[in-house]
Amino acid sequence: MPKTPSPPVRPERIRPLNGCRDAAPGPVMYWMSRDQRATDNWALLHAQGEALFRGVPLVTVFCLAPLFLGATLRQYGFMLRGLAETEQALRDMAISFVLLRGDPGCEVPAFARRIGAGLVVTDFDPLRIKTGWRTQVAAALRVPAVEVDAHNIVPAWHASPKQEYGAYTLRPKLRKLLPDFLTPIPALRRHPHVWPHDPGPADWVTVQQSLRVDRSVSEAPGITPGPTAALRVLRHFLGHKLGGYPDASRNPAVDGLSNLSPYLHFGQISAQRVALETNAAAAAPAARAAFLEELIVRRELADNFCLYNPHYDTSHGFPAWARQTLSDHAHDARPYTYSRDRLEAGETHDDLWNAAQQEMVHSGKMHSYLRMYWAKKILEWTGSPDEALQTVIDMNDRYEIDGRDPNGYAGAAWSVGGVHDRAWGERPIFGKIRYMNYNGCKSKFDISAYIRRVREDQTLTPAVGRENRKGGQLTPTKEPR
Ligand code: FAD
Ligand code: FO1
Repeated sequence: MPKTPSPPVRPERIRPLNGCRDAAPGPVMYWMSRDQRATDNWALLHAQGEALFRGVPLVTVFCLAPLFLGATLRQYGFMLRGLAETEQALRDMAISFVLLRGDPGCEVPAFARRIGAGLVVTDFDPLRIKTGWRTQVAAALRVPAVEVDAHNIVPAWHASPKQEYGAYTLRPKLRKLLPDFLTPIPALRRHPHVWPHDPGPADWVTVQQSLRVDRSVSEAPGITPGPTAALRVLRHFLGHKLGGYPDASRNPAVDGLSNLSPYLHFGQISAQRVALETNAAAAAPAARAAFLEELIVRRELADNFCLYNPHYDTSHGFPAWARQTLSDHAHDARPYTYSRDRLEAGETHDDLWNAAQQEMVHSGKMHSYLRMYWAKKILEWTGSPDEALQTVIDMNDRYEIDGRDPNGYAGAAWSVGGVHDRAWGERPIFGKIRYMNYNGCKSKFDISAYIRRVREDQTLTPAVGRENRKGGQLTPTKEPR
């Protein structure tokens, strides 16, 4: 039996969650939450290293929380299908998996006590709700509890001790640290100590059927959930699309994106794995650098924003210059204003915006370029920046599979409130917030080709479940929310 922990997880990746330091007997428990995968998972690798060192079983738990930030069947369905695959992958390595249900702040410590866990490991997530869960769990435990950043290549708290102004200030810090952290990831080992109380596999069909969830947004067609599909999507991107980056990725009329965000959001694939395989892929250096800029700098900048700015989802989180300029223009005339219902139904005067809305409602993933345009138009067409921000976040999190993510809160704050951006030439309503308009899009890509693509996609991949169609216009089913 190894006398030292197995492949060490760098200490910078681990943070204590409570003051308990004495090693206690009993199994090691990994409370999986953000990083829902068996491979390339630093939190799981740390938990296994500790369990091997102690000569005890390793038990993974996932606590299924109801109504997570307004998530609908679209997101829970994607997540549960991925979790079922991950459970099997863990069982194949003689690692137990237990599905808990309810409020993690209560259920997780109760379960840890019930099994006499000697150590609790969990993964890192900067969202307020998750920090609340971890604080509650750690306070209720009488054994050591730690969090491991298994999501970022450079642990968020190690990359920077404060909120960064933008990509330009975080990038050099990441560049300096990447050689230490963008390293090969050890494989999970078959665990030699079996937990004798394993309850057996979860009944995922019953779990999904009995889930108390908003079922008015159907599961997204055309995307297969789970770690196996995630790797397939990655390798297809690297083999067929990376070369076209970034030009093709900025053209919504073509399929030029990696389409990895739903998998990254649910932790069904590791960003570090994506970066390692991108570095090994044959592609022009400029294409590779452009993709890694998004995958590493932009994504880890979003975690930095949510980690250090407690107001990441309100206008209080905007920089002072942005709050000032938006307030100076708060009473500007709004030539167009639309209610939430009209926006949600994609019924505005702007056919490009309507198509982007329909793409999101139908497919669960709006093209990156249009997410910026889409959000900025909502700033232009609603009564105030606060209403705009709330509308962007609500619709983004209701329909995007990758919603409820630091990337989304940072993306919304960038579009509406100039976070991670600079001041631009002053204009009505926007003030000095960066402006985007229809003609700007027209000069960058073929709008009618994009609109056609969205329409074709809707016929090619009929939505799963209920959606009303009105003369080719997709309107989300209206059910009590
Ligand atoms: P690719 O271009 O292939 O990028 C690969 C990965 O790089 C992405 O999966 C993502 O992890 C990262 N990335 C790319 N662009 C960004 C960015 N601008 N900011 C942070 N990371 C980025 N992303 C989400 O994951 N969830 C959201 O809810 C979300 N909402 C957004 C809302 C608005 C208003 C805006 C402007 C952006 C939002 N984004 C969100 C960021 C970005 O649009 C998506 O990450 C991207 O469209 C995902 O598609 P992809 O993986 O095919 O992109
Ligand atoms: N994390 C959990 O630990 N338990 C859940 O039940 C859960 C549900 C959920 C639903 C939709 C969604 O988008 C995310 C969800 N998450 C859940 C969190 C997710 O794993 C990510 O940690 C964060 O959303 C991203 O930071």
